[in-house]
Amino acid sequence: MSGKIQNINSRRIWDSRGHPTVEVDIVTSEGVIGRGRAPAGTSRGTREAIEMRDGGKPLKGKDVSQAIRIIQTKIKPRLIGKWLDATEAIDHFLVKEDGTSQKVNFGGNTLVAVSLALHDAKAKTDGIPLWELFAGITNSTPIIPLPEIQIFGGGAHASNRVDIQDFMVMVPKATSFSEALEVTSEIYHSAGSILKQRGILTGVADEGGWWPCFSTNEEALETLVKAIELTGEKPGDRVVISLDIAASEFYQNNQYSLDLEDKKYDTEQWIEILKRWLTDYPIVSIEDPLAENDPEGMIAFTKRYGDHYQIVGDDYLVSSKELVKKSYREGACNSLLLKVNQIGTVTEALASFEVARSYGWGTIVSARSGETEDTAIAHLAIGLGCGQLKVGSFSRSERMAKWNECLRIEEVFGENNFAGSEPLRKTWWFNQYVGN
Ligand code: 2PG
Ligand code: MG
Repeated sequence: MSGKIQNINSRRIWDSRGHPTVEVDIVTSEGVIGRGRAPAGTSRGTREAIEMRDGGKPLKGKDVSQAIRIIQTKIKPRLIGKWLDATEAIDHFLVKEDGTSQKVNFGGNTLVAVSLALHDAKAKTDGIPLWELFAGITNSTPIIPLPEIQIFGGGAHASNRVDIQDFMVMVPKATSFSEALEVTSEIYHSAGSILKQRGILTGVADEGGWWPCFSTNEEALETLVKAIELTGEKPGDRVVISLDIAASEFYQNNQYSLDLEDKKYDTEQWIEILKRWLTDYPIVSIEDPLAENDPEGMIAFTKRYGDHYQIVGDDYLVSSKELVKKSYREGACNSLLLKVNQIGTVTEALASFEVARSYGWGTIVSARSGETEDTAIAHLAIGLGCGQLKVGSFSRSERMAKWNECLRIEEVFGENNFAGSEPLRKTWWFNQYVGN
């Protein structure tokens, strides 16, 4: 069954930080409505697709009336009457019409909302869940992903109170997604009680993790280990740690500047600090350990630690197929953080995933720090079978909506299709990064 695009409606809605964002409805000839929404990042890579925002004083320059005008006057007339079967061709067409790699003319926020709406309409028209559509397009075996959940939020998501951005846990040896969430919930709340006891509990950061008031960055790691122990788990056994360093945020003049500790390091010294953390704490995955403008550093780091750790490129790769290829050639990173709005359209994001997969790289589907109630990325992670999903912490409904959507889908799949479950422990990515 197929259908034609009959109408496109777009509107301003509000994201999890109370900023405007774009929502798009694609109405088909069969009366189906597909919906897409744009998330928004704060710690953004400089090579990402740009966001079309109004600028000026009102709403801190973040209004999206220009983006909505572009949808109504430039995109809608070009798409009306097109067959939904051609989602890939439509995305390519939009990218071509925009004509720039960073989507300067249409805006990445505009394109991502349209592209997600398009795929949603297609799945609904075909009468299948979104995850099934993504699995079909990429010829993937769907898997319920391992959640990567933030416990402390720092960096740009917490007014740089600590320099490192995400202190997260994963429970790869849980037997189900539901069990992984249960374990994480205990850790999240035990971390909160520790902060409360020490009198440093000040609320939650942008992605729902505890807002850290530590005196050093390492204190966050020590506290995380304590929080895990407090739940009766042995750190490094069932529960492991994952970090998003977001190093581009504090790399200036060829130095890594940790403001909290008032220290500056050159690349080699910074790698030594990271090496000590990797040795002293049960860390299995590290994202953007070096800055996007420090390729020599990222290559050196990957060369030394890439065989034993998941080294994830976020700002470093900006979900770009070309940058994944370049980094693979140069030996930088061994995993891709996949954010559709970083590149613009679903089709481009899928292409980056397929390139990463062809190299044997891991992929983590990721949310942005500014989110909506949209659950499309939960479907994306499941459909691609990439095994990992990162959507922030374990509070705030824009985060929980995505975890809860995975729970519903797990009910349909059964527990044997969880990324950490016994049969899947034999998969390449689990063995490579976690072991047995
Ligand atoms: C990241 C994301 C999500 P942002 O760096 O991985 O944590 O942050 O959306 O602000 O880029
Ligand atoms: Mg990141």
